Amino acid sequence: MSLDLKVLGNTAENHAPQGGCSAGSCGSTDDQLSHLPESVRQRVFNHPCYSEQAHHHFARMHVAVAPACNIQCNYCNRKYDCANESRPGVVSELLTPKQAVKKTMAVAANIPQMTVLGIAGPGDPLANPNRTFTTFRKLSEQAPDIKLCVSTNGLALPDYADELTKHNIDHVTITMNCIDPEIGAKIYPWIYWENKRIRGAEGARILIERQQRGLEMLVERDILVKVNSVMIPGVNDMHLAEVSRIVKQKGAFLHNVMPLIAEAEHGTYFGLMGQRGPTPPELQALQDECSGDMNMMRHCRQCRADAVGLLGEDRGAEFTMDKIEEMEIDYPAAMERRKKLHDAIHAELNANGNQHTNLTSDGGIPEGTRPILMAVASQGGGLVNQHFGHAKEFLIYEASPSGVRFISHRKTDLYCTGGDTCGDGDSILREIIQALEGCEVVLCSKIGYEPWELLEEAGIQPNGEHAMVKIEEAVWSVYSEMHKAGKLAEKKVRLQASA
Ligand code: CLF
Ligand code: SF4
Repeated sequence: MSLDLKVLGNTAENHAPQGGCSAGSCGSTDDQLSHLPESVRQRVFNHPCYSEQAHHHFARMHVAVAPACNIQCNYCNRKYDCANESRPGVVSELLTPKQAVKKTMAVAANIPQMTVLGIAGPGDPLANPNRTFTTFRKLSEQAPDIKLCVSTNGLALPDYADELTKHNIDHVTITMNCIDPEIGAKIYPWIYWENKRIRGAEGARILIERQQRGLEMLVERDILVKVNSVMIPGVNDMHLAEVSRIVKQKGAFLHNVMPLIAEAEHGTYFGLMGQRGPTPPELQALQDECSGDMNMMRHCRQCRADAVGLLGEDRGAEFTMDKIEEMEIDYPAAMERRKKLHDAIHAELNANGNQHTNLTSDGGIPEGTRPILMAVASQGGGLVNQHFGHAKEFLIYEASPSGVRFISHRKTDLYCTGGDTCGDGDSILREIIQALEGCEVVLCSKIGYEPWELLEEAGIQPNGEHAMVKIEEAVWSVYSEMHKAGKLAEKKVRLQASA
C-alpha cells in the first residue's frame, strides 16, 4: 500500500503549519534532524537521546561510577539514583573505572545496538572527576566506536570543559531548572563550592552562573549540549519557557523538559512535602510552548544511573559484575557482528531518509480537521510490533492534517502476566485506560477480546491491523481511514476517565 505520509519532528520549523519545507516535498522520516548540517547529523543519528528516530534502533548504557554530589536538589535523596538522569531506585552496583570498562565491553558484545556510554550518577560525574575521566580515558582508547556522554548539574563544568574535549566526549547534558536565583532557592537548598556550603538564593545564583558559563564553554569547544529541566508545578513551570529561550540563545542543541517524580517513599524533600509532578497534558503543553524556541526531546525515559538497553527497557540485571565475570566472550566475532548490525541500521535509516513522501491533494486531509492522539505498542525498530498485553509503556503520537508527530510515552502496568491469553486484570486495564486518557486509538500487533471490549467502551478504538508496519505509516493510515469514514468530523463524546 502506498501512503501519502508526512512525518513531523518537533522542531520549531516543523511546527509551522504548512510553512517552508513542511509545505512541499520534504517529509522525511526524521525531520527532527533534516534541518541540521550533515556534519551534525552524523554526530547524532545513532545517539538514542539526541535523535528521536535513533531511539527506536540504538541503545545506551550508563555506568554508575560517580557517587558524590556537590549540590542538593529537593527532588533527590542520596540513597537513590540522580534524578537528573534517572527514575528513583537504588543503583544496584557502584563500579570502579576498571569494572565500568569491563562492563561496557561486555554489553557492547552482547547488545550490538549499544552505541552510547553515559555517566549520569548516581551523584554528579564532575564532582567525581578522577573516577569519571579515568573511565572515559580507558574507554576512548579501548572502544573508540562508542560515543561518550556525560550528564552534570553544571556546578563544576567550567573547571572541566577542557578536560572533556580530551576524551572524545561529544555530548554533554546540563540540568538547568531555572535562571532566576529566587526560583533556584526553592529547588536547591544548598551547593558546596570552594570548600563552603552556600545556601539559598546565593547558592542558586552561583550554580546558575556556572551552568550558563559551562554551556557557553562547551559550545565554543564544539561539544553538543542538551539541557534537561525538571518541571515542578507551581515552582518553575511558568519559568521554563524563558529557560528554553536562553539556553537556545547560548547554543544548546536540545531541551528536555522532564516531569518531576516525587513520591513520599523516596524520602525526598519534595516527596515528603507532597509536591506533585505535572500531568501528561501539562507536560505536553509546556513542551509545545518551549518548542517555539527550541528543539525539544520528548522521548526521555528518566533512566537509572546504571540503565542498560534501548530507552525504556532495563537489561541491567543481565550485566551484574558477577555475571560478567562468568561470561566467555569472543570479542573479535562480537565486534564483527556489531559492525554488520550498525551498517544495516544505517542503511535502513538512510533509505527511510530518502523516502520523501508527500501530502497530496488526493491523500491530504483538509486543514482544520481535528487532530487526534493514538497510543502505540512497540518494542523497538520504529514498528507497531507489540502485543497490547505485553506493553509496559505506550508511545503517543498525534495525527493532524500537517502530518504525524511523536508526543510522549506513557508508562503502564503490564496487562498480560503470562501465557498466551490476556489476564482478567480488570483493575489493571482500567489503570491503562486512564493512562491513555485523550487517545482515541491504540495500535498494537495483537489484542485479546476482553481488553478490546473494555477499550472500545471507554472510547479508545483498538487496532491490530497494522502489525509490523512503521509506526508513522500506521498512524497516518488510520487517521486517513477515520477521515474517509467521517469520524474526524465528530467530537469525541465518551469520557475515558470514567471508564
Ligand atoms: Fe545517558 Fe543522558 Fe547521555 Fe542519554 S540518558 S547521559 S544523554 S546517554 Fe537520555 Fe535517559 Fe533521558 Fe538522559 S533518556 S534520562 S536524556
Ligand atoms: Fe541528586 Fe543529581 Fe541533584 Fe546531585 S545533581 S542532588 S545527585 S539530583
